[in-house]
Amino acid sequence: SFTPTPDDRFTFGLWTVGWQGRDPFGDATRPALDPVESVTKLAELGAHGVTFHDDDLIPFGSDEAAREGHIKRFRQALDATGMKVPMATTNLFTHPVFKDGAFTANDRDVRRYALRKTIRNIDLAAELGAQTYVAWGGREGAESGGAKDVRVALDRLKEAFDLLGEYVISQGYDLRFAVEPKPNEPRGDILLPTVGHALAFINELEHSELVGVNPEVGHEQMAGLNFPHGIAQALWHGKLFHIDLNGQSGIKYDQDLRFGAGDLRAAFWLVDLLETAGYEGPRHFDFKPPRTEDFDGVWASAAGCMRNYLILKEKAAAFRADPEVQEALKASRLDQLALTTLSEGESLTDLLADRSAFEEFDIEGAGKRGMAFEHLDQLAMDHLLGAR
Ligand code: GLT
Ligand code: MN
Ligand code: MN
Ligand code: MN
Repeated sequence: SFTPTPDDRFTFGLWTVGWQGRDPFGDATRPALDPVESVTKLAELGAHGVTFHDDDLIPFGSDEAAREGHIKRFRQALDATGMKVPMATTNLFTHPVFKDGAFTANDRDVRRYALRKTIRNIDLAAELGAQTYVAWGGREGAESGGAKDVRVALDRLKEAFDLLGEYVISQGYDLRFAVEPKPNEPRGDILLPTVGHALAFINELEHSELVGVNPEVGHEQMAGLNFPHGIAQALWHGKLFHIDLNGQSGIKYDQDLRFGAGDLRAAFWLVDLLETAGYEGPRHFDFKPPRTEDFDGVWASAAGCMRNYLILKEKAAAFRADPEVQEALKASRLDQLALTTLSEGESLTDLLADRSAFEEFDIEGAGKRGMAFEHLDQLAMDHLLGAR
């Protein structure tokens, strides 16, 4: 059935259902949502847990006593519902102090403050049992060429992740970092704009084993990229530590639609991949219920994210189990792709001596072979559309 349970490991950011609908052109259309109500309502809908930015839970500027109070109420809601907190993150983008970024702000005092703000919330994340700490560098970027020396900014970004890694190790926390790429918005251009940029950056870190990626569907699609391909590469590197599921219609502003809206075919291949590749992390929704909606619409939107995932999971499984699909995959030679290009024990010298590989290879014949991908794709389409 398409009714979610905690075993499905669906999680939601407090900032998603809690989004008040403020955009660059209009004011809030919904009142603030109490995190306790979000936890309770999402638990009723069948979610496994919630995630948060420090400031989603503890309003920016709260004193120590108020902070403790907010954390206590939140914990009580978690205990009462059985909801988990598998991930947390830092708000390093709302307050004007972060207008030029946080870990890569030109101002050194801002960078030091950003590290302290992050470390404070890492302590809370660890206390609440989170195993992933997301870092979205929304304002690590620039609008103009001279404003940021990108190579030096990357030095500062590496310095920040090296220090955060050192901190987590020194505290003995069971916590890994997940870098979230995004090409632009709110900055004109953001550092680490895609999954590929992030993976390359991670390789340069002191504690690179502690750092992976948190790709978001819409963010890669804003760059015109194939999201399932990016996820497949992140998995291939062993770096898919977390994922932000939502919907996006092409290259435009960050739409954060509910999962399944936007590019439905990409969503189908994504679920197929996650469910067959052994990804065990949470299925985390980072969406924004449109500002047209009242709270009934907010909960309908959240429920829709989970329902669409479960529908696609069933469709993808039926696609893989269909004997005609199995045949079509063979006809498209997916089984051949799985064979190593040299046989076991065969050397490069053997390849160079193999006349059938070059001198006697029937190039013309091979060039005439059809790949049969259209039939295979139509079978997927039939499954997706419910025609099979
Ligand atoms: C913000 C951003 C998201 C990130 C969040 C983590 S906050 O809403 O647009 O994509 O995942 O900081
Ligand atoms: Mn987004
Ligand atoms: Mn967002
Ligand atoms: Mn996100």
